[in-house]
Amino acid sequence: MPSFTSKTLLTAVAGAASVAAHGHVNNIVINGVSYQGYDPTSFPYMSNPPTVVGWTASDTDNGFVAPDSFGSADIICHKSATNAGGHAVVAAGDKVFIQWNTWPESHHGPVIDYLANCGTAGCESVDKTTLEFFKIDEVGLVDDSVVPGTWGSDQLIANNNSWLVEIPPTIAPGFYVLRHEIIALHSAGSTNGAQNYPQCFNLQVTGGGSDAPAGTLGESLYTETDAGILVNIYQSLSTYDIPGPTLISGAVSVSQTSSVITASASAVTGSAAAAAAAVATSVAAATTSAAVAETTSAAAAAADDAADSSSTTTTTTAAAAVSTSAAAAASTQTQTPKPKAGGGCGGGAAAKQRQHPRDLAIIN
Ligand SMILES: [Cu+2]
Repeated sequence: MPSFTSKTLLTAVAGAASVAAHGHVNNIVINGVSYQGYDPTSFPYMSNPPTVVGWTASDTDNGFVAPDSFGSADIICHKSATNAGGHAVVAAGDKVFIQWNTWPESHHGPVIDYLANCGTAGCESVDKTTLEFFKIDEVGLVDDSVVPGTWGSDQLIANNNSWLVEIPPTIAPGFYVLRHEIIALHSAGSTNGAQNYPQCFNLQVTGGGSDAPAGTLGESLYTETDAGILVNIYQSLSTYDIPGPTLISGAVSVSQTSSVITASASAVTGSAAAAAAAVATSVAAATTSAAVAETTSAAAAAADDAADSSSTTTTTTAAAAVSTSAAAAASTQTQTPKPKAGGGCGGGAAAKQRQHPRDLAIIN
């Protein structure tokens, strides 16, 4: 049992620990084209933040949504989230590469992806409390031979802190919110100990089929006592119940690999017709994405080529402009992660001292 002194210490560090960064999605990549996400640690302090495909949220500490908020709108797209100002275009059957800035090793848990149809008005104005999410991807406990096991989050870390998800090929075309989520379970053995890190992005899905799966309102996705929410991962688990509704029948499981970035694009705004020109003219704006700095000069040249060819085809659809860049994305390679200074509560002994009081309580 912890002594009175250590309890006092845990209480004392609680405020500071909550400031320690965990992570957020820096950008998403579709067929080699990178779209900037919402950075909750810098955008709130900008007088004129860029319009991006990621939803705005108030988690300036890169923090989480706790189970006692599962019934509140914060669980939908993170704290006080508001609609992203633009979207990315993706064809059904294509993959979306979701790049986190960092993820702490200690924060084991499932990685889950949902879509929700926004209707004809699009996702930039939809009421988030009406969105009905259906699950297109989930990875929970992969291997439990060594407690606390290997989880989806560990695969994410091994994949350069990123996740690849396929848009179901049979899904009906339209506007969708992609809700990507890591649930950290390192403290989930206690009530209200799990930590949900939802991240939302606006997509326009082209092509596809006619599937329109039934979904679940965000505020009804989970309960505090779900088997996959209130669970002690520091004991051997024979099975792990990934929380939330079951996968849709059209879901496609993909192995985790990185996507090389060959170009970047601004979020598409306005109608689908306007989308084509917006993508075509912005595809060479490489400086808007930090990750593009990682690409080789050859890749940069390819991006220029892609931009050149795109600019001559502004009458084509946005999807076509994106696939032009896709051709340049011939290989896959791992990007060099660039964790922000002072970010994260994992990765090394020193960092471990900055974990949540809950983490410390477990260790102690
Ligand atoms: Cu933490």
